[in-house]
Amino acid sequence: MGDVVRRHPAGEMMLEEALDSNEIRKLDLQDDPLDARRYPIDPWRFTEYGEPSAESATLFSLSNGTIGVRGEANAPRNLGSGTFLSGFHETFAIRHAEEAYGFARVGQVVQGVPDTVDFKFCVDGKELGKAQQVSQSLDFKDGTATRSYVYDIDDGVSLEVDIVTMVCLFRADLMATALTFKARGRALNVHVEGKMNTDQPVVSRDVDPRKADLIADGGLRKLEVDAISRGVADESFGAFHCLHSELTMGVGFCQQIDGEMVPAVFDVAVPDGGEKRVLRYAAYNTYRINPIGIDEGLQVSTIETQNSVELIRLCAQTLNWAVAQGFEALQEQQRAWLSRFWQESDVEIDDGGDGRLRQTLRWELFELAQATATVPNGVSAKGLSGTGYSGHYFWDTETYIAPFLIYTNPARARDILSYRFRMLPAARKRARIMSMEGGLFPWRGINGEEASAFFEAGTAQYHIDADIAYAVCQYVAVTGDHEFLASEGIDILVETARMWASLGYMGWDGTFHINNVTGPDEYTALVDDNYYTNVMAQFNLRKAADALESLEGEELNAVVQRLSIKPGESMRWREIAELMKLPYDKKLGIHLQDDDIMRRETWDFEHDTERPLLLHYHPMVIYRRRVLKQTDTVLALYLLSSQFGLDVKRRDFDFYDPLTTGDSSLSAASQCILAAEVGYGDLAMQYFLESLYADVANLHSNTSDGIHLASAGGVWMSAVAGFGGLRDSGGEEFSIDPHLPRDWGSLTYRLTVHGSRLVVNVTHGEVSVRRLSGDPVTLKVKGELRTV
Ligand code: IFM
Repeated sequence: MGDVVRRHPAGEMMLEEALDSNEIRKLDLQDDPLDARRYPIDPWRFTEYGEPSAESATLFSLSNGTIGVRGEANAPRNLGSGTFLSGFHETFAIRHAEEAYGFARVGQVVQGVPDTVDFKFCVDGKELGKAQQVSQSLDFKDGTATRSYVYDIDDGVSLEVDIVTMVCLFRADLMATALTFKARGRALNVHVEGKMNTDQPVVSRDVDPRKADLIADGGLRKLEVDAISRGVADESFGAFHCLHSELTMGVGFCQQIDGEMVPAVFDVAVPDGGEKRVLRYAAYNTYRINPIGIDEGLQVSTIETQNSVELIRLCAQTLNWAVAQGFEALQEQQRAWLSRFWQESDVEIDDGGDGRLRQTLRWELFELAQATATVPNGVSAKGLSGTGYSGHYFWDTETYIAPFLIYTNPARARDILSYRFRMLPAARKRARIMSMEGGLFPWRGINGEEASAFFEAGTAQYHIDADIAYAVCQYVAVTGDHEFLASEGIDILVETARMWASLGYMGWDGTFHINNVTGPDEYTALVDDNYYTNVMAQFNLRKAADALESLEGEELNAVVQRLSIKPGESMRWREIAELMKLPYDKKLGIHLQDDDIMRRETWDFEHDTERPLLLHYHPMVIYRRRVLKQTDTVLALYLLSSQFGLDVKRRDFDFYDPLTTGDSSLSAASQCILAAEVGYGDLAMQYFLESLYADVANLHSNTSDGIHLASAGGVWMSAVAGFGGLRDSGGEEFSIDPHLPRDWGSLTYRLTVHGSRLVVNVTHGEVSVRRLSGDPVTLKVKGELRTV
């Protein structure tokens, strides 16, 4: 871990040192950042040999977006194993030391639920202690995690235990585990204790705001349910509810040896030199009344025994189905799901390297698949792989994860956007509290209510409305799904446009201003006319008007009634968009991040080198300086690419990039994309590797809290948009203009556009686009229109 000097093409130089825990780690990413003996290179598998850590529990977690199970960790429960369910959270009253009207009131924290993959083994009446050999791995084609242990029993006698777990990508409520015991030296009788583990991951609060909030008096309570009366053993089934949020969940499992059902505590006779297999199936369900709910869009639940009985009955039903299928058949379905996933989503790189880059890229794509396969709600910043950011959903979903889904699995993208549609009643309510019209989506949270207690870098990030609207437009343009636009998308576009129209005002200078907001860069807060916010709001307003004006007849009538559209409303949005203030410095020829950026003192990059700044400096110290946590204007240059010429993109990038610390893992992707576009190939590669290795090399020192999922989406964006050159400007114009890294031989990626499946292959001499299925598609390739 030596010092790394990053030379910026614009002439700036930054010295970044390798730092201690909780700090940003700067490694020389051109070399393999992992120890290849501990983490061998394999294109379709990620394996770790040796004692696992809190980071391993994240890296080897399994999920389908509904259930998430952390991998093995030799760490306390708060950093170690744990199981989570989408949307399942506990709440608490936020107590502000100094109150004010409209502050967020309800804190929300992802709640761990009982584990069904914790086992204890005894041989000859003694509990097995530490295994002599340990490994765990994730298989990207099988969709399984395998944990292997070898225990020395006595001289020449050993027991090997392999635990293969699959969280079903093809069915939301099910996971399955196969335990294989192998005895060497003599026959062994293994006593297995496999009760559900109801110790919940205890989340710890410290000064790091990226961790979860601690709820002292909340958490799961077991409900009394008469399970035996329905013929199931009590210890294998349970219903629990959260004390404050009142959400209820049910869990059930069963296991078989040689086709016979056995209880949760059982004995296995393993012959010498032979093996014995135990199969376990586990089902999870949560209970919710009407997701858009009686309480204005909040997910709510009641704790009637009725519901817990129903939950357990549903779990039992799923288990019956799973047992009838059998483990092999479930494995087949898992493989089939992933085979389709890789056909539609794989990105292949010929980088001439040892394969680490390709392996890690697949790991990132696999994480995206796991986090979204069946997700019924929003996608949280960590997926279901840990408690970081309290399990909250942010703009990460729409800006960093949705593009991947829109181009590879449009049906899933639609489901995720539908979740925002279902949250509109809560967004409307929040807008009223904030004295605005339309709808204001929460900056962060789980149940649709604003959960950010630090409004300066929370609620003030109004740009979330435009980010969601952008994803709606991108989805509709890439898929041609007019039905979604007319039934749900239009509601999002209209309510967000109304929010912008009421948030800003027409100034004496004849331009429309939006004051006192925070853009994506969280090291600059509460500014006037943030460029990103204004230009994205402008896009939002225009697109809402376009969408409304594109509707006709019955569809239009329905929307006018449903949303009480006023005469001339869309004209007003167009007028505001036209007059939107977009700060620009004529002398420097650059867009200004906000009205005041030039008045702020520059950060002393030479002396104040501790990173991330948020752990070392009071927010006020940071806010008054010219320093960026993550891309802001530069992100707009990518999202709305067709609005900007190459020269201004380069000038903006040269100005902002040296000021950007990259303390947020969301930053590197857009830095990569813009660097590649403006011709800084080596720098683009550095940013690509920073995104790629963010988790596996623990670059932000908090992988233990969960995967940086937006960064995983950013890896896909960097490959496909950065080096692969794909742009759509939110659906304005489709083009491919690649910037293949000097050392790479080729890059191949897959896209689904208007239902047609395409494969794009880029080499230094050529860009080929092949159509695998569907109707012809017209795209601009290297500036020329091509019909594929
Ligand atoms: O949404 C992001 C934000 O942009 C930077 N801080 C972390 C959040 C969650 O990933």
